[in-house]
Amino acid sequence: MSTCFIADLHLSRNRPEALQRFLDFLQQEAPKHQTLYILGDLFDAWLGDDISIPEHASILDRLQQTSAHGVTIRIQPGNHDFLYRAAFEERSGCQLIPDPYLITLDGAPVLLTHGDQLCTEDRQYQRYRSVIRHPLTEWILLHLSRSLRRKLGRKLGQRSAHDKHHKSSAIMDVTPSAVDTLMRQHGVLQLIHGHTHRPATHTFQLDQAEATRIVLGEWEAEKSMLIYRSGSFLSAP
Ligand SMILES: [Mn+2]
Repeated sequence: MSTCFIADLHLSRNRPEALQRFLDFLQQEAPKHQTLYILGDLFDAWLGDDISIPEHASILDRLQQTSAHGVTIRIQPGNHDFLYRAAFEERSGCQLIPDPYLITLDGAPVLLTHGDQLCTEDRQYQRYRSVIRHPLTEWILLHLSRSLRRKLGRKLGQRSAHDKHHKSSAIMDVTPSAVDTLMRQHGVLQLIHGHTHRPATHTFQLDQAEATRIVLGEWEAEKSMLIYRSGSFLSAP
C-alpha cells in the first residue's frame, strides 16, 4: 500500500509531450498506489467545467478509468486551476480537496498545500490572489461568457510567464516564517507542497522539533513524483 504525490503538471494542448507523459503515468504508475494526490496546477488553465471538460476529455477519460481501477485520486486547486466544480468531479472520478488539506500517514499528520499562499514576499501576487480566489470573484468569473473567459485565461497565462522571468528568485520562493505559521496552525511537522518548481526536502527546527518540508517537482522535462511507502518517503523522477 502506498501513496503517490504529484503537482505542477501544467497540462495544456500546447504541450503534447507532457500530456502523453501524464497519460502514461496514469496507465503504468498510478495503479500501483492506493491514493494519488495532485497538489495543484494539474492543468495550465481551467476556465470552468463547461469550457475545460470538453477540451480535456481524453485526460478526464483516463483519470476516470484510473479511479474506476481502484485508485483514489484527490485533487487540490492550484493558482492556474482553481475553478473546478462538481461536474469535474463527476466526469473525472476524482475528489476535490481544499487547500490546505490535512492527512495522516501511519498516524502522523501531514499537511498538503499547493504552496502559492506561502510566497508572502510577493505582495503583488498575494493581493491579486485574495481578490481572484474570493468566492464572489470565482462566482462572477464562472458567469462570464466563454469567449471572455478564454481571453482572460490567455492574459493570466502571459502574466504568469512574465512574472517567472521578471521577479527575483527569492520573491518567487516560499517565506520560511509563512511555512512555520501554517505548520503551527495545523499542528504538523511535515508539509508537502508544489508551485515553486524547486523539488527538495528541507529539514529545520520548528519549536524544538525536527520539521520536514518536501517540495514536489514540475513535469516540464520529465515526470516527478513523491511516494510514501512503509513509513518513508521516496522521491523519484
Ligand atoms: Mn502554481
